[in-house]
Amino acid sequence: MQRLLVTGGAGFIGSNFVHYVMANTDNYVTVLDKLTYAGNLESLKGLPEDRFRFVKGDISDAELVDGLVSDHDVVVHYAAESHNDNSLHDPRPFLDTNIIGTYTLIEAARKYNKRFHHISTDEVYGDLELDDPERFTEETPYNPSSPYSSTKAGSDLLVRAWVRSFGLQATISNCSNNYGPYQHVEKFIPRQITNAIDGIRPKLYGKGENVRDWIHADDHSSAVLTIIEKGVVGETYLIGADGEKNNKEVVELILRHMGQDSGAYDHVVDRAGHDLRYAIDSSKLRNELGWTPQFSDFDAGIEDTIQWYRDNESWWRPQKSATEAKYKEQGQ
Ligand code: NAD
Ligand code: TDX
Repeated sequence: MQRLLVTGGAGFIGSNFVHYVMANTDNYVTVLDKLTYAGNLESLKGLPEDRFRFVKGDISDAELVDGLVSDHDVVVHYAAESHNDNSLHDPRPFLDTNIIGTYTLIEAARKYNKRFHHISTDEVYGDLELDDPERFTEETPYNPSSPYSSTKAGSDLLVRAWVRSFGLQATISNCSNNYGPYQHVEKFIPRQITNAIDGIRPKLYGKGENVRDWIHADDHSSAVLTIIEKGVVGETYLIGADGEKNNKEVVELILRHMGQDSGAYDHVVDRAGHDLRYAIDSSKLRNELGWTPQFSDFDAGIEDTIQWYRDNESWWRPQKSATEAKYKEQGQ
């Protein structure tokens, strides 16, 4: 049994991780989350009370973080400002949380010599051409494009420097695009599913040729647990499940599964600096730590995700109109 401190556990991937840990281990979890617009306590309902605790707070609050880190065995750091579009319109919270927040956590982990796992993204590597035969590996140079991805890259580099200079007991993982339940309606897949439910035509940025490498959130969670259990301190592991799809294909698939005309979507203003393609080579994680993804059928995964949004309207409805109003202002 380990005591895990999970930052950002009320967000999309963090909450999926907490449910996964509860179902698959006997670990104890404390979630530290600020409950920004992206955090939702409803995502953590029904967890066993004797193994779970929630603390509302900011990862940049050094005193709070110090006390919590000292009380746990492992810090699993998901908390972040996570949406690229928001980072283009108001970058400051990205610097505060992704850079200063991470700094605050690693200072505490260093002080108490605690195991630290840093959750990051494939976006730190920039993007690939559509026909590039190469995929991202742990050796790919950093080349982030957006305020979001540059602050994530900055946070990764802080963790690496703390490992080298101070002996921080840390690992890092960089994962591709996640899908599944509890994802905020500002993000691509939930936005289009809930648009289709509401009779709004899905919105595709630009031509819709951009490629993302989709992975189910549960596969991300199993990979993170594998790294915590078997990963080598100081190492970075890329997480991906060979799920490359362009955005147009994804929208058409959603519309088909929802019984609507697969061409009934709009092209809207493109994202500034929009990364063209991400693709992950996760051989290191598979070969060295023996991890394999369980969700290979994207079609079935999308069907389940659509059903989840149909069944959980009370979870997403309160966010929907404000999110769409914001996009409308941006011409998206
Ligand atoms: P999310 O926006 O859904 O959740 C972020 C959570 O962090 C929210 O609960 C929010 O309240 C909390 N938070 C934000 N600022 C905080 C602060 N200062 N103090 C404490 N809590 C704070 O994000 P997500 O999509 O679940 O992403 C989680 C992590 O995974 C991020 O680090 C992100 O970079 C990384 N990641 C995401 C994806 C993806 O596809 N979504 C892919 C790879 C990596
Ligand atoms: O309405 C939309 N229409 C559209 O075409 C939205 C919201 C997005 N898109 C496009 C932009 C991207 O090419 O869909 C793709 C996916 O967009 P997002 O869901 O915003 O994800 P992305 O920008 O790829 O970043 C996500 O994956 C990596 C997460 O939000 C990040 O936190 C993670 O690091």
